[in-house]
Amino acid sequence: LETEKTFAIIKPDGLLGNYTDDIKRTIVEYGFRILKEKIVQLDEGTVKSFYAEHSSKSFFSSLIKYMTSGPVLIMVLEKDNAIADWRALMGPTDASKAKITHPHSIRAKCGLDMEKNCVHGSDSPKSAQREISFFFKELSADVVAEHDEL
Ligand code: YYY
Ligand code: MG
Repeated sequence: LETEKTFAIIKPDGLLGNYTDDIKRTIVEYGFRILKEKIVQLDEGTVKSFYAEHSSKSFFSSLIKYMTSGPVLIMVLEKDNAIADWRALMGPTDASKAKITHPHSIRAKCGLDMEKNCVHGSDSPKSAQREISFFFKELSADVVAEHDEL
């Protein structure tokens, strides 16, 4: 596959902290195409369903509260190796550790800690497909077709 799609979120602290323009500039500099973008206020049900894999974790209710605390920017990004490359550009989950180990990552620059880490990225082709069609239903057929070629 020459190109791959991934799903990204600029979380509430990213949007509130005015990091959006910087992050989008970085995304484009690194060769991603922003195929779709939309600012949305997520409700509790949507976040619970989106993060269902974490529903049994101790941080789940706090994560729901954080992700519904303000609007987010959701995006579909495209480039070759988009999934891994976006994860690398974001940096590790714990933004406070990222500041030491990955100082140039987006989470290091814009995030705060393990929870308030500014951005989301799909972690596999399967989750990218699920997350893109979760928020952008019109892209789901396209995404399925791409992965059918694998
Ligand atoms: O994919 P990524 O966002 O890097 O981490 P996940 O392990 O999938 O966790 C999703 C989300 O949950 C994370 O971005 C912040 C939050 N979280 C948390 O608040 N506390 C933890 N110990 C682990 C994750
Ligand atoms: Mg994850």
